[in-house]
Amino acid sequence: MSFDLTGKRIFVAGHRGMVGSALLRRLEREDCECLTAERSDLDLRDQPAVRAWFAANTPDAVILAAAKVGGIKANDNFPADFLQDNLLIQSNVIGAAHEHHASKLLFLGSSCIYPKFAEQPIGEDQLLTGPLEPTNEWYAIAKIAGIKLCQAYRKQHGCDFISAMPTNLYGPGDNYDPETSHVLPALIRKAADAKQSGEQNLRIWGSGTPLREFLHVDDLADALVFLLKNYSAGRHINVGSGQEISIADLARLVMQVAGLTGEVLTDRSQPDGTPRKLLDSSRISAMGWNATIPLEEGVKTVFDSFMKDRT
Ligand code: GFB
Repeated sequence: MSFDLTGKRIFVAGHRGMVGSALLRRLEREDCECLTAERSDLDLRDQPAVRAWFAANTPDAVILAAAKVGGIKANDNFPADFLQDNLLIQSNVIGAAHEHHASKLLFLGSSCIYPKFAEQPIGEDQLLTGPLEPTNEWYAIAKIAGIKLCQAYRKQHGCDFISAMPTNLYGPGDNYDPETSHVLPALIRKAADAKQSGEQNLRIWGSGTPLREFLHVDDLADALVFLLKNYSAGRHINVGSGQEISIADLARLVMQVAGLTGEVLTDRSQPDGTPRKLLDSSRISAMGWNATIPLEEGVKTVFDSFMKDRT
């Protein structure tokens, strides 16, 4: 059942993003060739262009890491973009992969596909068992459609298309824009700004009580290569670290790493989102893959490199 990467030409869609660039780093250790396309040369929302690219390049396998992504506020503020761009990108790439006979495709989703009040830890079978979190239902609906499209191509055409659902990610190449980023890069940037201005407190959005699980993107890239080689089934598979923390404690960790001695202040005018989102990753763990980068270590590395890039 294993998919041998030796000599394979693998299209990493979204190679400039945090996940795509981590995949390129990880795939350097495999005996395969990575194909990439710059956004200026190929708009993945453009179906004829995507078809033409696949006809010219005929990849053996595809990892679909390209997506319109963002934090809680970006999702809430740009629902049409999050729904439409993601539907177009995934439908074009998955369709063209079938049309041009890619032997394998790995689609990437997100833990926000699960219901807002899903049972914890969240097993794969919790999908479509309840209402979604309103701030990110648009993105979630697109990602659910992506899982279903892979399953549909598997059922109708026998394609070996699989889907992985990662938990909240962080790492090198993240988006640090204060309005559109996810929480960890936002806190790193706020802490770096505070350090420079002499401020000792850190202000977070919401109440600080939501719980999140964080996975370093290098761990995710390793899991994706593992799944590409070893997983072949219609059912999507969770990829988490098992390391859960409240947003207030995460802020304290970032403050500690940054050397800030003040307090965590809250801004309750901002949304909390889902109260808890801990994935049950027992299926991938039973296959032999586990995350290796502890949150404390990952946050320190990312903070140090953010500070270095700033100077
Ligand atoms: O990472 P985040 O934006 O996304 O926010 P979600 C996580 C939690 O951190 C929320 C709080 O409770 C935020 O209110 N938070 C505190 C902050 N301070 C900040 C801050 O300065 N910036 C941000 N961004 N958050 C996203 C989904 O949900 O998770 C996406 O919207 C996707 O669709 C992604 O699934 C993985 O975890 O709430």
